[in-house]
Amino acid sequence: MKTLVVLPTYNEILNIEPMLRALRNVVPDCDVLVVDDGSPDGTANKADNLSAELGSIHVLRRSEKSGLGGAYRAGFSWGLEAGYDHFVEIDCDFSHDPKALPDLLRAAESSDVVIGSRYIKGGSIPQWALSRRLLSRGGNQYASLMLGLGVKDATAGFRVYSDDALRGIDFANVRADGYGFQIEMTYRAKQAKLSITEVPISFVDRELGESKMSGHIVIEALLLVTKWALQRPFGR
Ligand SMILES: Nc1nc2c(ncn2[C@@H]2O[C@H](COP(=O)(O)OP(=O)(O)O)[C@@H](O)[C@H]2O)c(=O)[nH]1
Ligand SMILES: [Mg+2]
Repeated sequence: MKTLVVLPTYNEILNIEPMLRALRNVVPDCDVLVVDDGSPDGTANKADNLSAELGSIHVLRRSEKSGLGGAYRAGFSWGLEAGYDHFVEIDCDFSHDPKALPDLLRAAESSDVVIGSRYIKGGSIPQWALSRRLLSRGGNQYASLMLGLGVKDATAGFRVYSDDALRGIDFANVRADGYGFQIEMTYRAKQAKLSITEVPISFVDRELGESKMSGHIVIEALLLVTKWALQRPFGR
């Protein structure tokens, strides 16, 4: 496998170095593409400086903050062009434990799409209060039911895609950002009849830096799921 870890960043100056070092230790054979949206805190420069020491780290600089979905679309295009055959999605805040990545990559040997899932046996979100858990779980059940996803954690952002999966999904035409982006990718994977495997992960809150996601992406996701469900061809 020739694997590219796509790491979207916006103001992750406190996390970028530990994250790149962790990835280098855990998956030394994987290349990394940092997709930075012009972070004013210098995240991209820090990543560039580390690339000399750590090797195989590329930095894609975009001029302004334009959402997680856009960052992944740009990263996937770059990686396909460069000839990678597997693509990892992971947040740069240690909510996704890089140590779980080998498990996901192993599953990717026999599945087009692998999702690090909080809502299958063995998965967990130890720090979340019941209210937040119910909101996330409920949103996932709604999306799964409305779109026939057959997936327990469609909003999860710790994933592996094969190159063929990305082409089958036609990712460049995915419109949504935030959680909606993950759901839309899953829905398109399902429609393209790709195999999807969920692997249990533990999702923890970030310790350093601040969340970049705002409340409106939850609403965006709910509206999009409802819209897609209404447009969905019967039985698909
Ligand atoms: N390039 C880029 N990265 C982003 C953007 N928004 C969030 N991120 C990154 O996406 C990952 C997840 O974002 P985060 O703020 O932790 O979202 P949360 O976990 O849902 O609160 C982190 O690595 C962020 O730095 C964006 O607009 N552009
Ligand atoms: Mg986060």
